[in-house]
Amino acid sequence: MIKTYHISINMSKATLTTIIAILAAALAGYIIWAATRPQLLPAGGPEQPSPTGTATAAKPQTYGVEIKNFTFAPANLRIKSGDTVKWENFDSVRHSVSSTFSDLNSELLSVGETFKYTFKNAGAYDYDCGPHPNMKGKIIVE
Ligand SMILES: [Cu+2]
Repeated sequence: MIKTYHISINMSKATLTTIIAILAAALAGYIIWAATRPQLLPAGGPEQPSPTGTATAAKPQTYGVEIKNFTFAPANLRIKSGDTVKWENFDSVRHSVSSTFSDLNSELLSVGETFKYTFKNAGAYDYDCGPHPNMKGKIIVE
């Protein structure tokens, strides 16, 4: 035997109209919020302003840093944004380039192995060697 349940909704027309009005207002509010909320900044932060004036931008350079006798040589290097630094290990001991900057980190480099990094943004980049934190270096990017 099949029983039929009747659910009766006793709602006046006025109550129904009020509920519809509230839902419409909430939807409109959401649409306005979605359209006007601040956009997320692109990753990597704002671009550096391009230099003004008549001088043409220097061609990107590649600089070498030798890892030798448990030191980075030169330990301090001043470059321009867009330049690349290439580290090469001359020691029989394995060294690395290690920093708090996400991709300025190399694998352990055996003798003769190199690591390259292109510095896109100006700043001071301190780094050291993973296994030998007393080995320190700095790249200053203008
Ligand atoms: Cu080392």
